[in-house]
Amino acid sequence: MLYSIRMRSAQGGAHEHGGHHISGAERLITTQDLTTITEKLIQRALTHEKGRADFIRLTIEEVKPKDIITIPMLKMETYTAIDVSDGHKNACEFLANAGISKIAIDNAISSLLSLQENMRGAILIDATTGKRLDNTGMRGIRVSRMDFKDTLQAKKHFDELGYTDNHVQEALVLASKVLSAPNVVGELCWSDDPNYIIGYVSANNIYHRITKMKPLHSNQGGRVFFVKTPVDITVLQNYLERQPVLVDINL
Ligand code: WAQ
Ligand code: MG
Ligand code: MG
Ligand code: MG
Repeated sequence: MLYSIRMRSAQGGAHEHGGHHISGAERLITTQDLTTITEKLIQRALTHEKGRADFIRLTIEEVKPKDIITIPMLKMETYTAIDVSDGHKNACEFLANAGISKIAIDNAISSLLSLQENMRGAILIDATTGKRLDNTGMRGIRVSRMDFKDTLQAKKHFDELGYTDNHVQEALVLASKVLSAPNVVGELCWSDDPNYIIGYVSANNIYHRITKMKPLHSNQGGRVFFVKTPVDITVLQNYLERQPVLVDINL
């Protein structure tokens, strides 16, 4: 049996009461792992580089095996950027190569650069018109219920490659699920964690890791998902938030 475990944490009270988002996490794990992972996620919220959370919400729910789908992991390619502007320039090219319009790309970048507060979820943008499609405001759409199919195998795989940091592994799982959604054709992301300047674009089945997407010590970060219309936003949102997905690194 698997459990969906989700954590979100904030400082200054709960998100819905004006608290600042500190960090979140979502996993799909076995009963045996439940207590150790829960402890890790609480530690993450209490010792995060953005500050100590004073609100932590944990949700643990059983997931029915018959509801779970398995998908392949995106292939990773790294672009070593000279500086942030070179990183952004290449991010734009990777997105344009997936048929995303210039206005959509420009709107995505400027939306992330104009955020005054950290969102805990992502913005959906129409890949053609560049208009925002979701109505979740400063909350955003939080992708959940996903994990590696075999956590130990994935950890070993990434350790061998030297990618020991949580950020890259969690981002690959998320990006693989997001791009697997029928109407999603691309994603743009960089972290809100002040010391983490690596970001990515996923498009055309590739996770383009880009080594400089923001200045060091900046706490501005976020995610944009590019969506081909026409789309039923309720169906898409339901897939992103609720469909249990396991990512198989061997596929
Ligand atoms: N669903 C939707 N949006 C999310 C989610 C989620 N599950 N998790 C995070 N976000 C959004 C939210 O707006 C956060 O503020 C923002 O993304 C950044 O989240 O080395 O770690 O978890 O290859 O800080 C990318 C590069 C790391 C990794 C990204 O983002 C690599 C990262 P963070
Ligand atoms: Mg994260
Ligand atoms: Mg897709
Ligand atoms: Mg973060």
